[in-house]
Amino acid sequence: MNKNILFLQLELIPNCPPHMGMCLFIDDLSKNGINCDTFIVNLNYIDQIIPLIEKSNYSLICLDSIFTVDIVRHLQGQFPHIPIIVGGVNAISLLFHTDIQYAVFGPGRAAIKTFIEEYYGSNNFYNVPNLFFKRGKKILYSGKTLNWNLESELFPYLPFLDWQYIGPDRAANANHIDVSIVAGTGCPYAHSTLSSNHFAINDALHELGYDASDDALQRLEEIFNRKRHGCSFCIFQYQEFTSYSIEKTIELLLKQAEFLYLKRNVTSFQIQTENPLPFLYNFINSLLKNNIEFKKLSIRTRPDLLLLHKDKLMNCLDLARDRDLHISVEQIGFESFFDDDLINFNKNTDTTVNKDALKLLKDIKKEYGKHVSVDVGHGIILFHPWTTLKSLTENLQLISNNTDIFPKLFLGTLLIYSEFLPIFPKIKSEGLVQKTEYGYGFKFTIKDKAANKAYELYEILLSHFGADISIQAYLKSLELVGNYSIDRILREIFHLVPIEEN
Ligand code: B12
Ligand code: SF4
Repeated sequence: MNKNILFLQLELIPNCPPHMGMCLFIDDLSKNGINCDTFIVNLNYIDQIIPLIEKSNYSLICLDSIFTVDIVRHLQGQFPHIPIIVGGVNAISLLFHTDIQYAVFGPGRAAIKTFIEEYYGSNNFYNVPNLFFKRGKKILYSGKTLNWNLESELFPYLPFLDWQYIGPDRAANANHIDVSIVAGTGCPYAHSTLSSNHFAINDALHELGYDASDDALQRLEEIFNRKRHGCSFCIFQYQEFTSYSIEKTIELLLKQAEFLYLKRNVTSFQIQTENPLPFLYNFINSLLKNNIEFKKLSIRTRPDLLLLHKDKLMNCLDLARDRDLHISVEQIGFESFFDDDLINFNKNTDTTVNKDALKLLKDIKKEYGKHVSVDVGHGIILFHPWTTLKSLTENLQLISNNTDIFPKLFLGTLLIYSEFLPIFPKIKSEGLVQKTEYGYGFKFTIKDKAANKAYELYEILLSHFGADISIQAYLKSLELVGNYSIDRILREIFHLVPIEEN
Protein backbone atom coordinates (compact mmCIF):
# COMPACT_ATOMS: atom_id res chain seq x y z
CA MET A 1 0.00 0.00 0.00
CA ASN A 2 1.29 3.51 -0.75
CA LYS A 3 2.05 5.60 2.30
CA ASN A 4 0.31 8.82 1.28
CA ILE A 5 -1.88 10.32 3.95
CA LEU A 6 -4.18 13.31 3.75
CA PHE A 7 -4.62 15.47 6.86
CA LEU A 8 -7.55 17.88 6.86
CA GLN A 9 -8.63 20.70 9.15
CA LEU A 10 -11.82 22.65 8.65
CA GLU A 11 -11.88 26.44 8.41
CA LEU A 12 -15.03 27.82 10.00
CA ILE A 13 -13.59 31.09 11.23
CA PRO A 14 -11.78 32.97 8.44
CA ASN A 15 -8.01 33.07 8.92
CA CYS A 16 -8.16 30.77 11.91
CA PRO A 17 -4.72 29.29 12.56
CA PRO A 18 -4.51 25.50 12.53
CA HIS A 19 -5.63 23.77 15.72
CA MET A 20 -2.42 22.55 17.31
CA GLY A 21 -3.47 18.89 17.86
CA MET A 22 -2.50 17.33 14.51
CA CYS A 23 0.40 19.77 13.99
CA LEU A 24 2.23 18.06 16.83
CA PHE A 25 2.68 14.70 15.14
CA ILE A 26 3.04 15.36 11.39
CA ASP A 27 6.81 15.58 11.77
CA ASP A 28 6.99 12.18 13.55
CA LEU A 29 5.19 10.53 10.65
CA SER A 30 7.21 12.27 7.93
CA LYS A 31 10.39 11.09 9.61
CA ASN A 32 9.02 7.54 9.45
CA GLY A 33 8.71 7.72 5.68
CA ILE A 34 5.04 8.69 5.46
CA ASN A 35 4.04 11.32 2.91
CA CYS A 36 1.71 13.70 4.76
CA ASP A 37 -0.31 16.23 2.75
CA THR A 38 -1.94 18.81 4.98
CA PHE A 39 -4.83 21.09 4.03
CA ILE A 40 -7.02 23.56 5.83
CA VAL A 41 -10.26 23.55 3.89
CA ASN A 42 -12.96 26.16 4.18
CA LEU A 43 -16.40 24.84 5.10
CA ASN A 44 -17.87 26.00 1.78
CA TYR A 45 -15.07 24.58 -0.36
CA ILE A 46 -15.22 20.91 0.59
CA ASP A 47 -16.00 19.96 -3.02
CA GLN A 48 -12.68 21.39 -4.13
CA ILE A 49 -10.85 18.80 -2.08
CA ILE A 50 -12.47 15.98 -4.12
CA PRO A 51 -10.35 16.28 -7.32
CA LEU A 52 -7.27 16.60 -5.18
CA ILE A 53 -8.03 13.32 -3.42
CA GLU A 54 -8.85 11.69 -6.77
CA LYS A 55 -5.46 12.45 -8.20
CA SER A 56 -3.33 11.89 -5.12
CA ASN A 57 -3.88 8.23 -4.36
CA TYR A 58 -4.19 8.54 -0.59
CA SER A 59 -4.48 5.39 1.49
CA LEU A 60 -5.77 7.13 4.63
CA ILE A 61 -7.53 10.35 5.58
CA CYS A 62 -6.98 11.94 9.02
CA LEU A 63 -9.54 14.39 10.37
CA ASP A 64 -9.98 16.24 13.61
CA SER A 65 -13.34 16.09 15.31
CA ILE A 66 -14.53 19.52 14.19
CA PHE A 67 -15.67 17.90 10.91
CA THR A 68 -19.42 17.42 10.80
CA VAL A 69 -21.24 14.19 9.92
CA ASP A 70 -22.47 15.53 6.56
CA ILE A 71 -18.92 16.37 5.45
CA VAL A 72 -17.60 13.00 6.60
CA ARG A 73 -20.41 11.19 4.77
CA HIS A 74 -19.75 13.23 1.66
CA LEU A 75 -16.07 12.26 1.70
CA GLN A 76 -16.93 8.62 2.38
CA GLY A 77 -19.52 8.63 -0.42
CA GLN A 78 -16.90 9.85 -2.88
CA PHE A 79 -14.07 7.66 -1.59
CA PRO A 80 -15.54 4.54 0.04
CA HIS A 81 -12.23 2.72 -0.36
CA ILE A 82 -10.17 5.23 1.69
CA PRO A 83 -10.45 4.64 5.45
CA ILE A 84 -10.74 7.62 7.78
CA ILE A 85 -9.25 8.08 11.24
CA VAL A 86 -10.55 10.87 13.44
CA GLY A 87 -9.01 12.29 16.60
CA GLY A 88 -9.74 15.00 19.14
CA VAL A 89 -12.20 15.48 21.91
CA ASN A 90 -15.36 14.73 19.87
CA ALA A 91 -13.90 11.77 17.95
CA ILE A 92 -16.13 9.16 19.57
CA SER A 93 -19.28 10.92 18.47
CA LEU A 94 -18.09 10.96 14.85
CA LEU A 95 -17.21 7.26 15.09
CA PHE A 96 -20.76 6.53 16.24
CA HIS A 97 -22.59 8.78 13.79
CA THR A 98 -20.70 8.02 10.58
CA ASP A 99 -18.99 5.06 8.95
CA ILE A 100 -15.56 6.27 10.08
CA GLN A 101 -13.54 3.20 11.01
CA TYR A 102 -11.00 4.49 13.53
CA ALA A 103 -11.10 7.06 16.34
CA VAL A 104 -8.43 8.16 18.79
CA PHE A 105 -9.69 9.64 22.03
CA GLY A 106 -7.05 11.16 24.31
CA PRO A 107 -3.42 12.02 23.69
CA GLY A 108 -2.70 11.34 20.03
CA ARG A 109 1.02 11.40 19.41
CA ALA A 110 1.97 7.83 20.40
CA ALA A 111 -1.43 6.65 19.20
CA ILE A 112 -1.07 7.83 15.60
CA LYS A 113 2.52 6.63 15.38
CA THR A 114 1.58 3.09 16.41
CA PHE A 115 -1.60 3.21 14.38
CA ILE A 116 0.32 4.02 11.21
CA GLU A 117 2.80 1.22 11.89
CA GLU A 118 -0.05 -1.25 12.29
CA TYR A 119 -2.06 0.18 9.41
CA TYR A 120 0.80 -0.36 6.98
CA GLY A 121 1.99 -3.44 8.87
CA SER A 122 0.21 -6.30 10.54
CA ASN A 123 -3.10 -4.58 11.32
CA ASN A 124 -3.04 -5.46 14.98
CA PHE A 125 -4.97 -2.47 16.23
CA TYR A 126 -5.02 -3.81 19.77
CA ASN A 127 -1.49 -2.43 19.97
CA VAL A 128 -2.62 1.16 19.39
CA PRO A 129 -3.16 3.24 22.53
CA ASN A 130 -6.44 5.12 22.88
CA LEU A 131 -7.90 3.63 19.69
CA PHE A 132 -11.54 2.72 19.12
CA PHE A 133 -12.24 0.85 15.90
CA LYS A 134 -15.04 -0.98 14.17
CA ARG A 135 -15.57 -4.51 12.96
CA GLY A 136 -18.87 -4.37 11.12
CA LYS A 137 -21.40 -3.11 13.66
CA LYS A 138 -19.19 -3.82 16.65
CA ILE A 139 -17.20 -1.08 18.39
CA LEU A 140 -13.88 -2.33 19.73
CA TYR A 141 -11.25 -0.69 21.91
CA SER A 142 -7.57 -1.52 21.94
CA GLY A 143 -7.63 -1.87 25.70
CA LYS A 144 -4.50 0.26 25.98
CA THR A 145 -5.19 3.60 27.59
CA LEU A 146 -2.45 6.17 27.66
CA ASN A 147 -3.21 9.05 30.01
CA TRP A 148 -2.32 12.64 29.19
CA ASN A 149 1.24 13.66 29.74
CA LEU A 150 1.57 17.05 28.11
CA GLU A 151 5.35 16.86 27.95
CA SER A 152 5.33 13.72 25.85
CA GLU A 153 2.64 15.18 23.56
CA LEU A 154 4.70 18.32 22.98
CA PHE A 155 8.31 17.13 22.88
CA PRO A 156 10.32 16.78 20.76
CA TYR A 157 8.65 20.03 19.75
CA LEU A 158 8.48 20.45 15.99
CA PRO A 159 4.91 21.56 15.26
CA PHE A 160 3.99 21.63 11.60
CA LEU A 161 2.18 24.88 10.81
CA ASP A 162 2.54 25.22 7.05
CA TRP A 163 -0.78 23.70 6.04
CA GLN A 164 -1.95 24.46 2.52
CA TYR A 165 -5.28 26.17 2.08
CA ILE A 166 -8.40 25.56 0.03
CA GLY A 167 -10.94 28.32 0.39
CA PRO A 168 -11.94 31.79 -0.69
CA ASP A 169 -9.14 33.85 0.72
CA ARG A 170 -6.71 33.72 3.57
CA ALA A 171 -4.23 36.17 5.01
CA ALA A 172 -0.72 35.20 3.94
CA ASN A 173 0.52 34.75 7.49
CA ALA A 174 -2.67 33.28 8.99
CA ASN A 175 -1.05 29.97 10.01
CA HIS A 176 1.53 31.83 12.09
CA ILE A 177 -0.69 34.25 13.96
CA ASP A 178 -2.16 33.48 17.42
CA VAL A 179 -0.46 30.13 17.54
CA SER A 180 -1.41 27.91 20.47
CA ILE A 181 1.00 27.28 23.28
CA VAL A 182 -0.37 24.67 25.63
CA ALA A 183 -0.22 25.05 29.42
CA GLY A 184 -2.18 22.02 30.53
CA THR A 185 -4.93 19.67 29.39
CA GLY A 186 -8.62 19.60 30.14
CA CYS A 187 -10.62 22.10 32.15
CA PRO A 188 -10.26 22.75 35.89
CA TYR A 189 -13.98 23.41 36.23
CA ALA A 190 -14.92 20.14 34.54
CA HIS A 191 -12.69 18.49 37.10
CA SER A 192 -14.88 19.75 39.92
CA THR A 193 -17.44 17.49 41.55
CA LEU A 194 -20.26 19.98 41.26
CA SER A 195 -22.50 17.95 39.07
CA SER A 196 -22.89 14.46 37.89
CA ASN A 197 -25.19 12.37 35.79
CA HIS A 198 -25.18 8.90 34.36
CA PHE A 199 -25.44 7.94 30.70
CA ALA A 200 -26.94 4.64 29.56
CA ILE A 201 -24.08 4.00 27.15
CA ASN A 202 -25.22 0.58 25.99
CA ASP A 203 -28.70 1.88 25.18
CA ALA A 204 -27.23 4.76 23.19
CA LEU A 205 -25.07 2.33 21.22
CA HIS A 206 -27.96 -0.04 20.53
CA GLU A 207 -30.09 2.85 19.35
CA LEU A 208 -27.38 3.54 16.77
CA GLY A 209 -27.27 -0.13 15.76
CA TYR A 210 -23.94 -0.92 17.44
CA ASP A 211 -22.66 -3.43 19.94
CA ALA A 212 -19.50 -2.81 21.91
CA SER A 213 -16.81 -5.11 23.23
CA ASP A 214 -16.34 -5.27 27.01
CA ASP A 215 -13.13 -3.24 26.71
CA ALA A 216 -14.86 -0.58 24.62
CA LEU A 217 -17.77 -0.36 27.04
CA GLN A 218 -15.47 -0.10 30.01
CA ARG A 219 -13.49 2.71 28.38
CA LEU A 220 -16.66 4.57 27.35
CA GLU A 221 -17.87 4.30 30.95
CA GLU A 222 -14.57 5.78 32.18
CA ILE A 223 -14.79 8.66 29.73
CA PHE A 224 -18.44 9.62 29.98
CA ASN A 225 -19.69 8.30 33.33
CA ARG A 226 -17.15 9.94 35.56
CA LYS A 227 -18.63 11.22 38.78
CA ARG A 228 -18.31 14.84 37.80
CA HIS A 229 -19.30 17.09 34.93
CA GLY A 230 -18.58 20.66 33.94
CA CYS A 231 -20.71 23.01 31.86
CA SER A 232 -23.57 20.94 30.55
CA PHE A 233 -23.07 21.90 26.87
CA CYS A 234 -19.31 21.44 26.69
CA ILE A 235 -17.63 18.49 25.00
CA PHE A 236 -14.18 19.62 26.06
CA GLN A 237 -14.80 18.55 29.66
CA TYR A 238 -14.10 14.97 28.66
CA GLN A 239 -10.46 15.70 28.04
CA GLU A 240 -8.58 14.61 31.16
CA PHE A 241 -7.52 17.54 33.37
CA THR A 242 -3.81 17.75 34.07
CA SER A 243 -1.74 20.68 35.26
CA TYR A 244 1.77 21.40 36.45
CA SER A 245 3.26 23.68 39.09
CA ILE A 246 3.54 27.33 38.10
CA GLU A 247 7.30 26.99 37.55
CA LYS A 248 6.91 23.91 35.38
CA THR A 249 4.02 25.45 33.40
CA ILE A 250 6.14 28.50 32.62
CA GLU A 251 9.06 26.30 31.61
CA LEU A 252 6.85 24.33 29.17
CA LEU A 253 5.24 27.44 27.71
CA LEU A 254 8.57 29.15 27.33
CA LYS A 255 10.04 26.23 25.39
CA GLN A 256 7.09 26.34 22.98
CA ALA A 257 7.15 30.12 22.57
CA GLU A 258 10.90 30.20 22.12
CA PHE A 259 10.81 27.62 19.34
CA LEU A 260 7.91 29.31 17.57
CA TYR A 261 9.52 32.73 17.85
CA LEU A 262 13.03 31.75 16.80
CA LYS A 263 12.23 29.09 14.18
CA ARG A 264 8.83 30.13 12.84
CA ASN A 265 8.84 33.92 13.39
CA VAL A 266 5.68 33.72 15.47
CA THR A 267 5.05 36.84 17.53
CA SER A 268 1.49 36.29 18.75
CA PHE A 269 0.59 33.41 21.02
CA GLN A 270 -2.60 32.02 22.45
CA ILE A 271 -2.22 30.30 25.82
CA GLN A 272 -4.27 27.13 26.09
CA THR A 273 -5.75 26.73 29.54
CA GLU A 274 -8.96 27.92 31.15
CA ASN A 275 -7.03 29.37 34.09
CA PRO A 276 -3.97 31.33 32.92
CA LEU A 277 -3.91 34.22 35.39
CA PRO A 278 -2.11 32.48 38.25
CA PHE A 279 1.07 32.19 36.15
CA LEU A 280 0.65 34.93 33.54
CA TYR A 281 2.72 37.67 35.17
CA ASN A 282 5.72 35.43 35.69
CA PHE A 283 5.35 33.99 32.21
CA ILE A 284 5.37 37.43 30.58
CA ASN A 285 8.47 38.28 32.57
CA SER A 286 10.21 35.14 31.45
CA LEU A 287 9.32 35.89 27.80
CA LEU A 288 10.87 39.33 28.24
CA LYS A 289 13.92 37.95 30.01
CA ASN A 290 14.46 35.56 27.12
CA ASN A 291 14.10 38.34 24.54
CA ILE A 292 10.98 36.89 22.96
CA GLU A 293 9.50 40.03 21.50
CA PHE A 294 5.87 39.14 21.25
CA LYS A 295 3.26 41.47 19.77
CA LYS A 296 0.25 39.84 21.34
CA LEU A 297 -0.50 37.30 24.03
CA SER A 298 -4.05 35.94 24.14
CA ILE A 299 -5.67 34.27 27.10
CA ARG A 300 -9.13 32.93 27.85
CA THR A 301 -10.90 32.08 31.09
CA ARG A 302 -14.22 31.84 32.92
CA PRO A 303 -15.91 34.99 34.30
CA ASP A 304 -15.58 33.78 37.90
CA LEU A 305 -11.87 33.03 37.47
CA LEU A 306 -11.35 36.43 35.84
CA LEU A 307 -12.83 38.12 38.91
CA LEU A 308 -11.03 35.85 41.34
CA HIS A 309 -7.68 36.77 39.78
CA LYS A 310 -8.47 40.41 39.07
CA ASP A 311 -5.38 41.69 40.91
CA LYS A 312 -3.13 39.36 38.95
CA LEU A 313 -4.71 40.55 35.70
CA MET A 314 -4.06 44.16 36.70
CA ASN A 315 -0.41 43.39 37.42
CA CYS A 316 -0.07 41.85 33.96
CA LEU A 317 -1.71 44.86 32.34
CA ASP A 318 0.54 47.28 34.24
CA LEU A 319 3.48 45.33 32.91
CA ALA A 320 2.01 45.36 29.39
CA ARG A 321 1.66 49.15 29.54
CA ASP A 322 5.16 49.65 30.95
CA ARG A 323 6.74 47.45 28.29
CA ASP A 324 4.41 48.43 25.42
CA LEU A 325 2.90 44.96 25.02
CA HIS A 326 -0.60 43.74 24.13
CA ILE A 327 -2.76 41.25 25.99
CA SER A 328 -5.99 39.97 24.50
CA VAL A 329 -8.53 38.73 27.04
CA GLU A 330 -10.65 36.43 24.84
CA GLN A 331 -13.38 33.84 25.00
CA ILE A 332 -14.76 34.65 28.41
CA GLY A 333 -17.48 32.04 28.72
CA PHE A 334 -20.42 34.18 29.84
CA GLU A 335 -22.91 32.00 27.93
CA SER A 336 -25.89 34.05 29.13
CA PHE A 337 -26.97 36.95 31.29
CA PHE A 338 -30.15 35.16 32.35
CA ASP A 339 -30.04 33.09 35.54
CA ASP A 340 -32.26 30.19 34.38
CA ASP A 341 -29.89 29.67 31.45
CA LEU A 342 -26.85 29.57 33.70
CA ILE A 343 -28.54 26.92 35.83
CA ASN A 344 -29.35 24.83 32.75
CA PHE A 345 -25.76 25.21 31.60
CA ASN A 346 -24.42 24.16 35.02
CA LYS A 347 -22.09 27.16 35.07
CA ASN A 348 -22.14 27.33 38.91
CA THR A 349 -22.26 31.09 38.64
CA ASP A 350 -24.92 33.76 38.21
CA THR A 351 -25.66 36.91 36.24
CA THR A 352 -24.14 39.13 38.94
CA VAL A 353 -20.79 37.42 38.41
CA ASN A 354 -21.17 37.74 34.64
CA LYS A 355 -22.07 41.41 34.86
CA ASP A 356 -19.15 42.10 37.20
CA ALA A 357 -16.78 40.35 34.79
CA LEU A 358 -18.25 42.34 31.89
CA LYS A 359 -17.69 45.56 33.82
CA LEU A 360 -14.13 44.54 34.56
CA LEU A 361 -13.48 44.05 30.82
CA LYS A 362 -14.88 47.50 30.09
CA ASP A 363 -12.85 49.07 32.89
CA ILE A 364 -9.56 47.54 31.77
CA LYS A 365 -10.17 48.66 28.20
CA LYS A 366 -10.73 52.20 29.44
CA GLU A 367 -7.66 52.08 31.65
CA TYR A 368 -5.19 50.23 29.41
CA GLY A 369 -6.40 51.21 25.93
CA LYS A 370 -4.17 49.88 23.17
CA HIS A 371 -2.46 47.43 25.53
CA VAL A 372 -5.52 45.24 25.87
CA SER A 373 -8.27 43.74 23.69
CA VAL A 374 -11.54 42.66 25.26
CA ASP A 375 -13.81 41.98 22.28
CA VAL A 376 -12.78 38.59 20.89
CA GLY A 377 -15.06 35.56 20.77
CA HIS A 378 -16.81 35.60 24.14
CA GLY A 379 -19.20 32.69 24.59
CA ILE A 380 -22.92 33.46 24.44
CA ILE A 381 -25.54 30.75 23.92
CA LEU A 382 -28.68 32.63 22.95
CA PHE A 383 -30.55 29.69 21.49
CA HIS A 384 -31.06 26.43 23.31
CA PRO A 385 -34.15 24.30 24.01
CA TRP A 386 -35.33 26.50 26.91
CA THR A 387 -34.77 29.91 25.36
CA THR A 388 -37.71 32.26 25.92
CA LEU A 389 -38.48 35.62 24.35
CA LYS A 390 -37.61 37.11 27.73
CA SER A 391 -34.17 35.46 27.95
CA LEU A 392 -33.50 36.31 24.32
CA THR A 393 -34.55 39.94 24.67
CA GLU A 394 -32.60 40.48 27.89
CA ASN A 395 -29.45 38.93 26.46
CA LEU A 396 -29.75 40.84 23.19
CA GLN A 397 -30.32 44.13 24.95
CA LEU A 398 -27.21 43.53 27.00
CA ILE A 399 -25.21 42.61 23.91
CA SER A 400 -26.44 45.66 22.02
CA ASN A 401 -25.53 47.92 24.95
CA ASN A 402 -22.03 46.46 25.04
CA THR A 403 -20.85 46.22 21.46
CA ASP A 404 -17.38 47.14 22.69
CA ILE A 405 -17.32 43.64 24.24
CA PHE A 406 -19.65 41.82 21.82
CA PRO A 407 -19.10 43.38 18.39
CA LYS A 408 -21.20 40.77 16.55
CA LEU A 409 -24.38 38.79 17.01
CA PHE A 410 -22.99 35.48 15.93
CA LEU A 411 -22.48 31.86 16.96
CA GLY A 412 -25.09 32.07 19.68
CA THR A 413 -26.49 28.57 19.33
CA LEU A 414 -26.13 25.44 21.40
CA LEU A 415 -24.29 22.81 19.36
CA ILE A 416 -25.25 19.26 20.26
CA TYR A 417 -21.90 17.60 19.72
CA SER A 418 -22.87 14.25 21.13
CA GLU A 419 -25.45 12.25 23.07
CA PHE A 420 -22.91 12.31 25.89
CA LEU A 421 -23.19 16.00 26.59
CA PRO A 422 -24.54 16.35 30.14
CA ILE A 423 -27.38 18.51 28.81
CA PHE A 424 -28.50 15.85 26.32
CA PRO A 425 -30.63 13.60 28.58
CA LYS A 426 -32.75 16.59 29.66
CA ILE A 427 -33.27 17.71 26.07
CA LYS A 428 -34.22 14.19 25.06
CA SER A 429 -36.55 13.57 27.98
CA GLU A 430 -38.54 16.68 27.04
CA GLY A 431 -38.81 15.56 23.40
CA LEU A 432 -36.83 18.55 22.16
CA VAL A 433 -34.15 16.76 20.15
CA GLN A 434 -34.26 15.39 16.61
CA LYS A 435 -31.78 13.55 14.48
CA THR A 436 -30.32 15.38 11.53
CA GLU A 437 -27.91 14.58 8.75
CA TYR A 438 -26.01 17.77 9.43
CA GLY A 439 -23.81 19.07 12.23
CA TYR A 440 -23.00 16.33 14.70
CA GLY A 441 -26.20 14.37 14.11
CA PHE A 442 -28.66 16.20 16.38
CA LYS A 443 -30.65 19.39 16.40
CA PHE A 444 -33.04 20.86 18.94
CA THR A 445 -36.35 22.66 18.91
CA ILE A 446 -37.14 25.39 21.37
CA LYS A 447 -39.95 24.54 23.78
CA ASP A 448 -41.36 28.06 23.80
CA LYS A 449 -43.22 28.49 20.49
CA ALA A 450 -42.54 32.19 20.06
CA ALA A 451 -38.85 31.75 20.86
CA ASN A 452 -38.72 28.87 18.38
CA LYS A 453 -40.11 31.17 15.70
CA ALA A 454 -37.49 33.76 16.62
CA TYR A 455 -34.86 31.05 16.20
CA GLU A 456 -36.14 30.13 12.73
CA LEU A 457 -35.93 33.77 11.81
CA TYR A 458 -32.38 34.00 13.18
CA GLU A 459 -31.27 31.02 11.09
CA ILE A 460 -32.62 32.64 7.93
CA LEU A 461 -30.85 35.89 8.83
CA LEU A 462 -27.63 34.04 9.54
CA SER A 463 -27.66 32.50 6.07
CA HIS A 464 -28.16 35.97 4.55
CA PHE A 465 -26.01 38.20 6.70
CA GLY A 466 -23.52 35.85 8.36
CA ALA A 467 -21.92 37.58 11.30
CA ASP A 468 -23.48 40.92 10.40
CA ILE A 469 -27.05 40.60 11.62
CA SER A 470 -28.23 43.94 13.01
CA ILE A 471 -28.99 43.37 16.68
CA GLN A 472 -31.33 46.37 16.79
CA ALA A 473 -33.34 45.08 13.84
CA TYR A 474 -33.51 41.60 15.30
CA LEU A 475 -34.63 43.00 18.66
CA LYS A 476 -37.35 44.93 16.86
CA SER A 477 -38.51 41.77 15.17
CA LEU A 478 -38.85 40.04 18.55
CA GLU A 479 -41.60 42.53 19.38
CA LEU A 480 -43.47 41.42 16.26
CA VAL A 481 -42.81 37.71 16.29
CA GLY A 482 -46.04 36.90 18.19
CA ASN A 483 -48.31 38.47 15.55
CA TYR A 484 -46.38 38.64 12.28
CA SER A 485 -45.30 35.81 9.97
CA ILE A 486 -41.57 35.26 9.46
CA ASP A 487 -41.91 36.34 5.82
CA ARG A 488 -43.53 39.58 6.86
CA ILE A 489 -40.81 40.32 9.40
CA LEU A 490 -38.13 39.54 6.82
CA ARG A 491 -39.82 41.90 4.38
CA GLU A 492 -40.68 44.76 6.70
CA ILE A 493 -37.68 44.79 9.04
CA PHE A 494 -34.89 43.30 6.96
CA HIS A 495 -36.12 44.20 3.46
CA LEU A 496 -35.71 40.58 2.36
CA VAL A 497 -38.33 39.43 -0.14
CA PRO A 498 -38.76 35.68 -0.67
CA ILE A 499 -38.28 34.54 -4.29
CA GLU A 500 -41.50 33.11 -5.74
CA GLU A 501 -41.13 29.44 -6.68
CA ASN A 502 -42.66 28.38 -10.01
C1 B12 B 1 -7.05 26.90 20.70
C2 B12 B 1 -8.40 26.48 20.28
C3 B12 B 1 -8.97 27.16 19.26
C4 B12 B 1 -8.27 28.29 18.54
C5 B12 B 1 -7.50 27.66 17.36
C6 B12 B 1 -6.30 28.36 16.94
C7 B12 B 1 -5.09 27.97 17.66
N1 B12 B 1 -4.34 28.97 18.02
O1 B12 B 1 -4.80 26.78 17.86
C8 B12 B 1 -9.50 29.11 18.11
C9 B12 B 1 -9.94 29.99 19.24
C10 B12 B 1 -9.33 30.00 16.90
C11 B12 B 1 -10.51 27.99 17.95
C12 B12 B 1 -11.55 28.03 17.10
C13 B12 B 1 -12.49 27.01 17.03
N2 B12 B 1 -12.58 25.95 17.84
CO1 B12 B 1 -11.29 25.45 19.03
N3 B12 B 1 -10.23 25.00 20.54
C14 B12 B 1 -9.08 25.41 20.92
C15 B12 B 1 -8.69 24.70 22.20
C16 B12 B 1 -9.03 25.67 23.34
C17 B12 B 1 -7.24 24.28 22.32
C18 B12 B 1 -6.74 23.36 21.21
C19 B12 B 1 -5.38 22.89 21.56
O2 B12 B 1 -4.41 23.52 21.20
N4 B12 B 1 -5.29 21.76 22.31
C20 B12 B 1 -4.04 21.16 22.71
C21 B12 B 1 -3.76 19.91 21.86
C22 B12 B 1 -2.40 19.36 22.25
O3 B12 B 1 -4.74 18.94 22.20
P1 B12 B 1 -5.84 18.39 21.18
O4 B12 B 1 -6.29 19.46 20.30
O5 B12 B 1 -6.87 17.66 21.95
O6 B12 B 1 -5.01 17.34 20.27
C23 B12 B 1 -4.49 16.12 20.75
C24 B12 B 1 -5.48 14.93 20.73
O7 B12 B 1 -6.83 15.28 20.88
C25 B12 B 1 -5.19 14.22 19.45
N5 B12 B 1 -5.80 14.65 18.20
C26 B12 B 1 -6.33 15.82 17.85
N6 B12 B 1 -6.70 15.79 16.56
C27 B12 B 1 -6.39 14.58 16.08
C28 B12 B 1 -6.57 14.03 14.82
C29 B12 B 1 -6.16 12.72 14.59
C30 B12 B 1 -6.34 12.12 13.25
C31 B12 B 1 -5.61 11.96 15.65
C32 B12 B 1 -5.20 10.56 15.44
C33 B12 B 1 -5.43 12.51 16.92
C34 B12 B 1 -5.82 13.82 17.11
O8 B12 B 1 -3.80 14.40 19.31
C35 B12 B 1 -3.42 15.71 19.78
C36 B12 B 1 -2.06 15.59 20.44
O9 B12 B 1 -2.16 14.81 21.59
C37 B12 B 1 -9.61 23.49 22.19
C38 B12 B 1 -9.89 22.94 23.55
C39 B12 B 1 -8.64 22.25 24.03
N7 B12 B 1 -8.07 22.77 25.10
O10 B12 B 1 -8.17 21.30 23.43
C40 B12 B 1 -10.81 24.03 21.44
C41 B12 B 1 -11.64 23.07 20.62
C42 B12 B 1 -10.74 22.07 19.95
N8 B12 B 1 -12.25 23.96 19.62
C43 B12 B 1 -13.45 23.65 19.36
C44 B12 B 1 -14.29 24.35 18.48
C45 B12 B 1 -15.73 23.89 18.39
C46 B12 B 1 -13.82 25.42 17.75
C47 B12 B 1 -14.66 26.25 16.80
C48 B12 B 1 -15.50 25.45 15.85
C49 B12 B 1 -15.45 27.21 17.67
C50 B12 B 1 -16.51 27.95 16.94
N9 B12 B 1 -17.75 27.59 17.22
O11 B12 B 1 -16.21 28.78 16.15
C51 B12 B 1 -13.60 27.10 16.07
C52 B12 B 1 -13.23 26.48 14.73
C53 B12 B 1 -12.00 27.07 14.21
C54 B12 B 1 -11.84 26.82 12.78
N10 B12 B 1 -11.37 25.63 12.43
O12 B12 B 1 -12.12 27.68 11.97
C55 B12 B 1 -13.90 22.46 20.13
C56 B12 B 1 -13.90 21.21 19.27
C57 B12 B 1 -15.14 20.39 19.44
C58 B12 B 1 -15.10 19.29 18.43
N11 B12 B 1 -16.15 19.18 17.65
O13 B12 B 1 -14.15 18.58 18.34
C59 B12 B 1 -12.90 22.45 21.32
C60 B12 B 1 -12.63 21.08 21.92
C61 B12 B 1 -13.44 23.44 22.38
C62 B12 B 1 -14.70 23.03 23.10
N12 B12 B 1 -14.86 23.51 24.30
O14 B12 B 1 -15.59 22.38 22.65
N13 B12 B 1 -10.19 26.96 18.76
S1 SF4 C 1 -17.22 25.61 28.88
FE1 SF4 C 1 -15.19 26.15 29.62
S2 SF4 C 1 -15.39 26.12 31.87
FE2 SF4 C 1 -17.12 24.98 31.05
S3 SF4 C 1 -16.46 22.82 31.07
FE3 SF4 C 1 -16.05 23.67 29.03
S4 SF4 C 1 -13.94 24.36 29.05
FE4 SF4 C 1 -14.64 24.10 31.20
